[in-house]
Amino acid sequence: MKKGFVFDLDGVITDTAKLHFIAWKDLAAMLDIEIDLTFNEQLKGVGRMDSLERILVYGGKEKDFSLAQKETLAEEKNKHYVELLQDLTPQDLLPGFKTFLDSAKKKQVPCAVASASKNAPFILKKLEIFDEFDAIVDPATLTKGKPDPEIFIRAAQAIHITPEEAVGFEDAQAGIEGIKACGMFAVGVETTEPLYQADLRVKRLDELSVDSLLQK
Ligand code: B16
Ligand code: MG
Repeated sequence: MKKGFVFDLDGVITDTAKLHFIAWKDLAAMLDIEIDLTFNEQLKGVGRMDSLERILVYGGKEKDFSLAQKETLAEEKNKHYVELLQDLTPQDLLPGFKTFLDSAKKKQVPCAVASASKNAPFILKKLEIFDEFDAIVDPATLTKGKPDPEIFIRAAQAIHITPEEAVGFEDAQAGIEGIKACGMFAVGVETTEPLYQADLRVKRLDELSVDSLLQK
């Protein structure tokens, strides 16, 4: 029996990957690195500094900057990204998510957010669903990023259940691996790439019934 739900944000609740892409593409261009949407897939679920590192490695420039310079670059990207987030509205919720969340809330299932994004609270407020969650893990307090299970373990703790009692929802392979590594049931929200190891795969969350997931 499952008792609670743990949601990733980007790719599960809303599609911010396209906004991350605009901001990273502009920053990369400034450094004479060209990234495309295929490369962007590798940044899904990956934290801000690690994303920058991957871009620099891709462009063969990882040795060209000090840590302080990399932090400035990441801050610059984030400033642009946050500007792009200003236009988010509840219309930007992914199809089927709100129907599923409403059904979970009606049944009083505790819900947590396990996102690598430090902007998650702001995004959830723009989407007008911030108050629907019982907990949002602060990624700044984590020692490791996905695929480490730390964020999912912390999310389960925050809603007072064990990882084995939780269902985790993810769109990124690294996230599915983190969910499975702590014994959670994994729902993969698939777009283009197949998600390996997921216990269930869906295109949108309203394909699922809350009751049948709680029986898993
Ligand atoms: P920020 P998720 C992740 O969100 C994004 O998929 C990833 O592209 C981004 O770099 C990361 O958040 C950090 O975001 O720069 O806003 O702190 O999929 O874990 O919800
Ligand atoms: Mg994601």
